[in-house]
Amino acid sequence: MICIHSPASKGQNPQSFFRHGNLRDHPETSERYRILLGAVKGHEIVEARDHGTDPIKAVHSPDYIEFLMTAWGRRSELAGITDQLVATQFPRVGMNARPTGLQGQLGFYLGDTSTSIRDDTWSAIAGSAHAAIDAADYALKAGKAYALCRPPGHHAYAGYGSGFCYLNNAAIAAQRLRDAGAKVAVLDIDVHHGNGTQGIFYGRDDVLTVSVHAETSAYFPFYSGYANETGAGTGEGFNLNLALEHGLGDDPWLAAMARGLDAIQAYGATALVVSLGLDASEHDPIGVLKVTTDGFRRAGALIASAALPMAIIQEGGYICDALPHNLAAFLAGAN
Ligand code: Q9C
Ligand code: ZN
Repeated sequence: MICIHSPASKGQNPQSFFRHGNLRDHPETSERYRILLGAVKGHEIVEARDHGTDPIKAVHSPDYIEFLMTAWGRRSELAGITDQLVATQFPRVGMNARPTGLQGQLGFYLGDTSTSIRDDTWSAIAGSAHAAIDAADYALKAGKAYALCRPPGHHAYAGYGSGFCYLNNAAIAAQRLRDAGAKVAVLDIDVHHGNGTQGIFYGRDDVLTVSVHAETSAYFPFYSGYANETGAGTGEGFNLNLALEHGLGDDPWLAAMARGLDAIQAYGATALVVSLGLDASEHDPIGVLKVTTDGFRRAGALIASAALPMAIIQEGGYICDALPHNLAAFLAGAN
């Protein structure tokens, strides 16, 4: 399998985040890049090409992209910031203002305190998006490809980021496949609901979005991920959420995925984007499901049995001994 990565991923190394109100080491570190890259050894490994900002603008709003590109350079607006920009105030639904200052914009464009901006953040998130674009292009040429995207993307909406995600790499890949004429489905198997991807395509019938995730009534991202979110307007009927009770393992997880794949076949998709989170693992430090390494191999094989051109996009999945084995197992199953 062709595996695409960007060395700029190394520059994105957030330090800390609030977990249940306590400041903890951030799980989405640059060490993940080293571990995931090690796990694809033996595959064909290539560096992402620079595709410029047009394919990013096809998904994200121009003001949000501008904010991401320029925020760090504006840090002197906030006295004493030398390390990381973190949002601490957030607008509520119904509020109307668009602040011009950095503090207000941080909360406008970043949905939580775990999604921070440092010196090398923009180059890493752009490199991550470019890897996803390459994966879409290779999927059409070679059948399948894996993009080692760091930072991840599926919690990023068109106009704001959250949950360690800035640009929605999977949505950018899906739009790339659309622009090449494919009928596209996104299957998201990260343990967290793919809320950003859902949001981006919610009003559209030309991209089917399916997310298999841990039930969100007491788990991130809390405010979405429910079965009654089925799409809006022309997008009605083109979003499917399959939520699992916490603690479940391989068989129910794979059964939900099979249901998702049935919907994808019924839709008539001609290309597939897989949002591959590895945080459904039984060993993941922030996950709540119990998927084994063999479960990831079976997931790869099940998804590949759909026989569609497929761009596999790395999402979450955090450092534990099983992490590289789970990636290798999924790719082996999918090959
Ligand atoms: N108190 C991905 O797996 N937890 N993102 C934030 C804030 C966020 C995970 C906790 C978990 C996001 C791509
Ligand atoms: Zn996740």
